[in-house]
Amino acid sequence: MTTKSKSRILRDAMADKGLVHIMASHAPLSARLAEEAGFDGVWASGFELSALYGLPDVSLVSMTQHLDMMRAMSEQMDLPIVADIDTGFGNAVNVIYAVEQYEAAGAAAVVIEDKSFPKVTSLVADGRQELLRIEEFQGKIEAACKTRKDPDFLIVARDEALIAGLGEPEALKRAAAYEEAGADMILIHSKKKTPDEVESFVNAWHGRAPVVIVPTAYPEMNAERIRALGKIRMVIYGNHAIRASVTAMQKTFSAIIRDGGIQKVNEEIVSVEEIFRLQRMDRVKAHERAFLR
Ligand code: SPV
Ligand code: MG
Repeated sequence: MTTKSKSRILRDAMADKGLVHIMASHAPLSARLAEEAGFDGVWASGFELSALYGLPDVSLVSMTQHLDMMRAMSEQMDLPIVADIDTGFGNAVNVIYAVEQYEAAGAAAVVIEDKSFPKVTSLVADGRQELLRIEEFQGKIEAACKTRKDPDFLIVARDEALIAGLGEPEALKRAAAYEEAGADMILIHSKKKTPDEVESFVNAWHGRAPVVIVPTAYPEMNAERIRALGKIRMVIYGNHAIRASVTAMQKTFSAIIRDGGIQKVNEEIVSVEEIFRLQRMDRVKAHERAFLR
């Protein structure tokens, strides 16, 4: 019996369920929590990892740092990983190396965006959003498709035309060109506060490639509304692990200062035993029993 690749598992989940829910993560621990919560996959987020280092998401974190995080995640949980490889870390030559590395490290999919390197994070107000020429980005997508070993490994082209303020006709033109270059899916990103811009794009999109969205800016776009559009097969919750962590740490840290100790927060945060469970301390105990003589 041959085992299914993670890419195949992700493709099958999209076919069976119609829509998969992918949670952002910046570490093996948050990836494991996403798995326990019931997500279909994990988004190895460049934004989250940058934030973890206290850095803005502007191509400062290296491919090696991101790849190390991704590899560590894939060692610690079983969900398919959708790897955010930003611009592919350079031109088509860099993309080839990145795809080789990410596929070997256990990613099920890579998302490559059509910005120039170094990129600027998409959701920031008045960000410098420079896009590549369409032909140049097509070359990067073609290079990615040609490089993958597993034909199921997903190459997702991220179309940033709406983020760059270039309008729907340009976004549709780019999506069609990226599909022609071989992209399996089109990620359309928007920072409008309402879903209209994305809904309009999706209704106007008549390509074969299914759509991926990241509804951070327009949170009322829930699963029911996404499904109603019919063409979206993947939703990525782009930064909810790091934002939830920051909320929890800010609340706990300020309470300790306010209370003059840990006596009150102790009841509000998970126990040390819960961390032991997540660390799989039970395996250490079992190994001690079996092998320490
Ligand atoms: C990320 O999580 O790194 C993303 C999504 O690329 S966003 O920050 O919305 O661009
Ligand atoms: Mg990113």
